[in-house]
Amino acid sequence: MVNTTIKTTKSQEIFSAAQSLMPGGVNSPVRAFKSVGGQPIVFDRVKGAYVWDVDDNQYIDYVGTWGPAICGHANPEVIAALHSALEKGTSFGAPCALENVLAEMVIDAVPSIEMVRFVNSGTEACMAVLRLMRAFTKRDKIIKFEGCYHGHADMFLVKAGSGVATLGLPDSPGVPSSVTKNTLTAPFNDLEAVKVLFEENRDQIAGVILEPVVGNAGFVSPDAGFLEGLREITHEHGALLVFDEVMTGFRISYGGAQEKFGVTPDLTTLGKIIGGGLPVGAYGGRRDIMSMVAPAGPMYQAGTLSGNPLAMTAGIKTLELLQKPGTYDYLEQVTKKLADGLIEVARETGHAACGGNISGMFGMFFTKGPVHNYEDAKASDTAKFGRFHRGMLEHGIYLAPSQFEAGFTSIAHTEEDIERTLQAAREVMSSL
Ligand code: HOZ
Repeated sequence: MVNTTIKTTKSQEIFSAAQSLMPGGVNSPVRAFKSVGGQPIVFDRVKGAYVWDVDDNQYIDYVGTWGPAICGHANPEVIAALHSALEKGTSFGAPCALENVLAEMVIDAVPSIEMVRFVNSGTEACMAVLRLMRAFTKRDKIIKFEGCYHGHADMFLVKAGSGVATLGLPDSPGVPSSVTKNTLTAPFNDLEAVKVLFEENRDQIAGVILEPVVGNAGFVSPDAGFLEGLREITHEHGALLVFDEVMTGFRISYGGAQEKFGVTPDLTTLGKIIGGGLPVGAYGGRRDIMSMVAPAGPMYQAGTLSGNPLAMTAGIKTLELLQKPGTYDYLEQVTKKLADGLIEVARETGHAACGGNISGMFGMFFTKGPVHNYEDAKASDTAKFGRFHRGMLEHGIYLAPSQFEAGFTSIAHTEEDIERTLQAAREVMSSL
C-alpha cells in the first residue's frame, strides 16, 4: 500500500531556486526541514486530509497548515463562503458586519473573552496582549515558560519554542537585552519556580503568559493543578493570567483549553482556526481590561487588514462547521487512535517513546518520558526523529518537520487514514 520510492525532482528544483530568493528558501524557518534533514517537499494543492506536492505525490497530512485546517483542507463550505465574499471585495479597512458575527461567536465560545480585537496573526495578538498586560497593571515584567512560543516579537524570544527550539538557536541576535530583561522564565509545570519569581519581583510582574497545552516544544500537557495554581498565584499578586490559545483555541474543545480544564484566564490570544486558513489573530478578555484598547482607551494598537472580510468569512464558516454535534468526540477518537497507535508501534519495534493527545492535537517524543517541560522534551532522540520523519514522508505521511512541534488532525481524517499511517510507522520504525 505504501509508496517508498517517491520522486521529488520538481520539489528539489523549486526549493533550490528558492535558496537565492528567500532566506533559507522559505518564509518561515521550520518549513525548511533543517532539523529533520533532506529537502522539504513543495506543495501544489491540498484537500481534506491530504496534500499533494509539485511532483504529484499524495500525503496524509498531520500539519494542517499548522492548525487552521481543522475542518479539512479546502473545505467545500469554507471555499463556497469565500467565493461569495470575494465578489464584495478583498479588503475594506473599515467596519464590516462580518466582524460582529465572528466577535460574537468568539465571545460566546471562549469563557474569558468579553471583548475581542482581531489582528492578522498569532504573533501580532501576543505582541498586543503583552502591551495590554503592562498598560493595565502598570508593571513591566512578565513570566513566560521555557519552550513556549508566543510569536517572534522581541520580548518573547527568550527560551522560546517552535523554530527557535527546532534550530537550536540561542536567543536571537537583534533582540536588545534592554527589551528582554523584563521577560522572566520558568520551567513549564513548575509552580514553585513561578512562586519564587513572584517573591523575588514583588509588585513588578504584570502577568503570566503560557500555552495552556504546549504545542511549540512538541506536545506537552499541563499537570493536574498547574493551570489552577497559576490562576491562584496571579490573583494573589494582582497579576494577569494570559492563555495563548493560538494552537489550542477551538481545537482541544470549542472553548479551547480554558473550557477543557475549567480555568479562566484574564486575557486570551487566538489565531489559526478562527481564520479558517486565512491570516488572522485575536486577543480578548475581561471587559475592563479590553476597554483600555484604543480608541476605547489609551493603549494603542491598529492594523489595515485587521477584521478583513475574507478572513472573517473563513473563520465564521469554520466555527459553524465545528459547532456540529460530535465534532470534538470524533477528533478525540481518531487522534487518540493515532497517538496511542504510534506509542504502541514504537514499543513493538523496540524504541523508547512517549506522547499523547487532547482532541485533535497530538505528539510523540523519542524518549521514554514522561515529558513535563522543555528540558524533558530535549531528551528526545532528535536524530532518530529526523530519520523517522524522512521515512514517513517516503511512505506518504506528512508530519511536522520538527520534534518540537505538535501534530494536528482534522475532521476529514478517517479511521483508514490512521490505519495507513500506523502501518507506515510500523514499517519505518522497524527499519530505524
Ligand atoms: N511557527 C510555526 C509553528 N509553530 C511554523 C509556521 C510555519 O512554518 O508555517
